[in-house]
Amino acid sequence: MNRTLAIIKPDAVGSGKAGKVLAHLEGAGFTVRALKMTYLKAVEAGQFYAVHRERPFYQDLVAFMTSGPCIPMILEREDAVSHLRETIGATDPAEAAPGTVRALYAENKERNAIHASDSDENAELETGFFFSDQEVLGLQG
Ligand code: 3AN
Repeated sequence: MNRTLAIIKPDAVGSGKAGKVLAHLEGAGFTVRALKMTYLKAVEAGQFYAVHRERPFYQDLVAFMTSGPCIPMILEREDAVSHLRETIGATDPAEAAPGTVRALYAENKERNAIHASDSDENAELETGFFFSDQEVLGLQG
């Protein structure tokens, strides 16, 4: 068993699809180990997506991620990072495999319903971005 970090993004929260996305993730075998609703400030969203700082969509992405609340969560299952990437589908919902979260619930390449860490290393970093030591303490051991 290992863990990854997912975020239900402001588009899915705002359109009332958060419950459906969560049910989809649980149906795919993930256990929710920590979860909160939060509202990113521009500086935080900018930091979270710093890797895309030079990309033309960066400012829009930060504006979108701060446009409403989002729901970060720690998910657990065997091979969590790769299974979650498979479960959510491609970045662009038009290219996402049928039945994936993005094929079902995303609007477009930017407003794409969900984020998932792309490596174990980033899962750890991104978990620390949203959850305090105290909130993950119960998950150790
Ligand atoms: P993923 O979320 O599938 O790992 P990344 O890491 O390439 O995709 O992109 C991070 C986020 O940036 C995406 N979830 C999406 O919201 C946004 N994004 C990526 N590419 C584009 C694009 N060409 N136009 C607009 N937004 C984009």
